[in-house]
Amino acid sequence: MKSSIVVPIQDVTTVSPFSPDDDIEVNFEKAAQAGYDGIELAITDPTHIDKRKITKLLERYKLEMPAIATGQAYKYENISLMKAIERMKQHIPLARELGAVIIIDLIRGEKKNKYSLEFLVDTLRICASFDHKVRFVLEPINRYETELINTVDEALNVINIIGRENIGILFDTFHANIEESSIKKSLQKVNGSLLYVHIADSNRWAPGYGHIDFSEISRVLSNIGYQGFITLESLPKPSYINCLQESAKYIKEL
Ligand code: LER
Ligand code: MN
Repeated sequence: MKSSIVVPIQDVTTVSPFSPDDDIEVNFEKAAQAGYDGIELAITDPTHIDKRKITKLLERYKLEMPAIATGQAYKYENISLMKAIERMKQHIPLARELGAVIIIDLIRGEKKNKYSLEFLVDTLRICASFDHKVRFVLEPINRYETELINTVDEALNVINIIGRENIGILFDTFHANIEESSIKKSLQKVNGSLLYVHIADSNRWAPGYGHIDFSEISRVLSNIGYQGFITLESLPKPSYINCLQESAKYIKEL
């Protein structure tokens, strides 16, 4: 069996004895001297590598390159978002045909870094520009699930920066109960940008089994003229039947 070892060439990884700060040739030489048959090159950005140099060095040290590790791009550049854009684009035909909104929930990622806001704005802008008839909704999600966009204010900031009509907000009562100082006021703030609503009680049980005041929510929704759907997104608690059947009635009554 042939052996190989990870060599990062642009950004640090904890899973290799090599540092990208050292000369690439020195690292290749060390790997060869240690007896490895190959190296798995961890490349963050393939557009910034000297392919000819790599090929030559591999030849010189009689090393193969059985794999390219790409995870550095996620770690250092949040590049997975680009994959998500492609996926979002693939959602568009069905969404357009049925008039469904496309939800930007955890697909946006959960870790925050200095680029996150910029990336979110840029990628959402791209998503929304594919088809102006298809609407995207950004959902504030509580801090225990993501660091990115927990509150209505944060979501409004993003959609205001983008400034397109086909991006709005999904208001989820469960998350709002955790993150907002007042559910009523936050809903009023969203106002015309509200395109979709998720409903669950404070414990994420079916509505009516926690302490969220849904009649107040209902009043605000009607005051701001919300005409869209209210979608149950709750744990199947206290029971499957409560969740499925009672909630249908509950939402209609609201
Ligand atoms: C998605 O709509 C949502 O609310 C998240 O909590 C899912 O984990
Ligand atoms: Mn939700």
